[in-house]
Amino acid sequence: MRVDLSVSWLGLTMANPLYNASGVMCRSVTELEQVRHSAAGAVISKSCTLQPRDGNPEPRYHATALGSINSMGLPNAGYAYYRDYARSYPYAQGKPLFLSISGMTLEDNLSMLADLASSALPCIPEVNLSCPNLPGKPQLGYDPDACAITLAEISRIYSGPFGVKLPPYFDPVHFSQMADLLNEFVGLRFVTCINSIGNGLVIDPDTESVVIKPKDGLGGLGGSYVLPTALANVREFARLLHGKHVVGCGGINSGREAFMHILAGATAVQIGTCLYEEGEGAFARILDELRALMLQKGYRCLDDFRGKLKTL
Ligand code: RRO
Repeated sequence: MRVDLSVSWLGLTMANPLYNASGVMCRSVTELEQVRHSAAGAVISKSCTLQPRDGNPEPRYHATALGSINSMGLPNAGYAYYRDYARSYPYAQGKPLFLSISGMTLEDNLSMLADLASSALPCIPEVNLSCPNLPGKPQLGYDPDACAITLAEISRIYSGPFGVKLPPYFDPVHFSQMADLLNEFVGLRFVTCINSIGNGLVIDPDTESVVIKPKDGLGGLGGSYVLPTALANVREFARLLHGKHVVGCGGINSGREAFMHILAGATAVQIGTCLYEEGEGAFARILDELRALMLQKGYRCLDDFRGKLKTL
């Protein structure tokens, strides 16, 4: 039996549902090209600001047996760098390109999106509403009124399909409130769930110290720590959003977790901590594992099980 891993969405076709989580292996053209030449089905760039940023002081990323903590602070080469990459990108080779946008202000987001709209490139923006690591700046995704204003303004100036990267939510009332709000915007075609769980604290008992420097050790959690929270967010938004896609992100280390995300309703899935730790070979390995699991279960394509999670 042949297993078909392809995904058709947003008018695009991906050979398979895996790509990098924004922030991992996508800050420089060299890294972006590593993902493009890997087995990944798409490429997304590091969240960018209008001007380049160095980010927070190091150490700002640390991995443990269960995942990672980071407080990178939005280091990026600036919007123009990623737009230029998008201009030279070989779209005809069939691997979609997503551009992550994370302006320091609404005006910055609008000016990047207006420029993108005028350049008419086929890359698709994922607007990051959930960076947890800017000292003194709360995440937009936890302020529904600010999200509503942001999405209304974006929809006014950007007519193409776009998505948003959401923080994790932890309460059914918040899932409904956000879904109602997101459902109002027709141009919003997908949500990516989840960004890292913000402001965790990893402690090394040997050194009796925090493990990253910014914010006295507070940072966003990724990897296995966040899998159940990611799955809950994917499942809830897949149920509550009408005619929109959910991209799953959080805790995918193998084909099994990729399968879980798709079973919960994800159209495609992103790999963060695992990609950071293992390198781009992770894509081929996870795809092999997903294919083997589907074969074992008798599934021929992702639609055979997508969103079909059973409840008891
Ligand atoms: O750069 C970061 O510190 C960062 C960002 Br913008 C984000 O969206 N999520 C994250 O875990 N780190």
